Amino acid sequence: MLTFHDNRTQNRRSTTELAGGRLIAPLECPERVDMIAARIREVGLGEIRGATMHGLEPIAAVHDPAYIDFVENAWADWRAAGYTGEAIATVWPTRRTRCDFVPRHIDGKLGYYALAAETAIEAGTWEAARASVDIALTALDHVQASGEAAFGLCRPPGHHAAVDQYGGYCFFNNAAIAAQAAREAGAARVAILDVDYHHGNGTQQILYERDDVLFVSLHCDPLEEFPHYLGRADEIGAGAGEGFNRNHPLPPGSGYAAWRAELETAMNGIDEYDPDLVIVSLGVDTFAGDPIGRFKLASDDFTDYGRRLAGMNRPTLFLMEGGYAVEEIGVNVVNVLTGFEHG
Ligand code: OKP
Ligand code: ZN
Repeated sequence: MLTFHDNRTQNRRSTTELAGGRLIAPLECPERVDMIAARIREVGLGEIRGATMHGLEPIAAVHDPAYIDFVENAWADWRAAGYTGEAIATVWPTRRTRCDFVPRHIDGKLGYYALAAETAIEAGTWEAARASVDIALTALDHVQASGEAAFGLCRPPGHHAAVDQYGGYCFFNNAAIAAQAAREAGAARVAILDVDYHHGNGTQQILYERDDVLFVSLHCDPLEEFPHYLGRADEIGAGAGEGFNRNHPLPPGSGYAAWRAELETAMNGIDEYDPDLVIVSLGVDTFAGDPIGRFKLASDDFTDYGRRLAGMNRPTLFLMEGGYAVEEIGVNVVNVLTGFEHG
């Protein structure tokens, strides 16, 4: 299987993440990509190719233009305000205030566009977030041209990014942007299967009223886990999209037997939908050794579910999302991809 990557993702080197009341070294770090690329070479999965620039248009087909401008200018605006640390939201529009206008000051803008406070914006954020989209779209180009599966080694991840919100380490929704691009290129139906430990709230929000892209997610119950305010089973889509959003929340501590049973249900739903393309939002923070995930998958389980995904027999685009056990991330990701190839 071919992998697509672009070294501009290395420009995102945030030094601060708000976690447990402290500023820690961000879990979503450039070394994640190094470990995955090293493992791809070690097992000879296939070539790692560069990304081609796809411009802003595919991003603007999914995200709010004012939000895109915000991501581009946030770091400069923050610096211009005289701040010396990284840009972190500290105040929000909430249930008891207004959210019908965008404040002028960067502090107000950050809260308006942030869905969470852990994710800091720094000098390389914009360029890396753009590169991540280019990686996804270049990998999609390959799937469409060859009919073969491909892996977009995206970073930063995308599934928490909503139409006009960033957070959970995500800025642009790579999977939703790729799904929209595939639709424009002629795919009648696209399914997104999100296997990251966290709910893909952004992908769900972007696609909630659509029936041309099915969103199916396996994740830890939001009553217990980030992003907390979306991802429950009764969220089934709205309007034309009713029935085309499927959440499979599992309790913290879930092991592979329970997870795999939900995967079977999820895959049956996808099969019935009969998509022309399946996009897998591939997060491996379901791993037992993940520092923030509380599922209990073993490295071999990733191989097993990769094999099962191949059983769907559909053109498949894998896009990297989360996974923070840096030492094991390469093995776990590549296990999914080799399992798929041998499936
Ligand atoms: C991004 B992706 C846990 C705090 C969670 C944010 C997690 C973002 C995950 N106490 N912090 O879905 O892997
Ligand atoms: Zn995650």
